[in-house]
Amino acid sequence: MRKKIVAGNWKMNKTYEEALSLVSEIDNMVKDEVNGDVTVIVAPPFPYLQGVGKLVQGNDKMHLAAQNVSEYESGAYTGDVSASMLKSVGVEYVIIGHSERRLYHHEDAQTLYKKMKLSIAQGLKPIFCCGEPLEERDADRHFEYVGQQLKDSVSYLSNQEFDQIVIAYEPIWAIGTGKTASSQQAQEMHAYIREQLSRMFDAEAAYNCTILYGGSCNPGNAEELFAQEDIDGGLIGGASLKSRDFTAIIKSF
Ligand code: 3PY
Repeated sequence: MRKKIVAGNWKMNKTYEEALSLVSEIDNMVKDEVNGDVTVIVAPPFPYLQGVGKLVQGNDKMHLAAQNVSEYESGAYTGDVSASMLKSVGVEYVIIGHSERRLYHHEDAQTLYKKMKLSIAQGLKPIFCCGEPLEERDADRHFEYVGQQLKDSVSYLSNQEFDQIVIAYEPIWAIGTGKTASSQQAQEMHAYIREQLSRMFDAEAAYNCTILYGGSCNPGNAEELFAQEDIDGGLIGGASLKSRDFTAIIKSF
């Protein structure tokens, strides 16, 4: 059975106090209003992970993610945070390959592969992001572009490693722009991703892989997006910073 997931990517937002009050509100709403078959994930900034994690500890519907991880295991890498460190403070998922990290931190495909491999070895579940820029979509090369991203990073995983990952399709032109892919555009790409995965791994594993949609997903469009056959939830940016909006998205299933 494919897991349904709604994950909030808080990016570099909120003070510590604001983060704690946001997660308390989400935690209460999820406890009271959300049925048990949706996995809810919050991805706060690094310094807030432990505090936020403590607050959601008693709620088995809520899980903790980091927004990034080092490609190195340990040692002299000033400023880096390793997969084992994340694991030791209760993190379960880690976002890898978000377009903002690819763009501003020049993370390449091999780096992303290393991050996934190390994370899985530590028992973390990577949420691997892919998605095309506007010029690729306009030139009708979006399938090819996303297929190549999967080939360059995901295809190197073993079958057992692949079982641990979640994919998030986030068209770059829809991130932080208020533009969303139509449910048909998103479904087409999700089906394509699943088909590519079934060529790299086995068909059943590809069928069971959770593929999230990200990119200006909000309470107004989540229901239609989540109703699509190959869309198993969302990776939510701006709307995850407001407890009501985030909870409304979770309830859109
Ligand atoms: C967005 O929806 O803005 C995101 O980038 C989610 O990761």
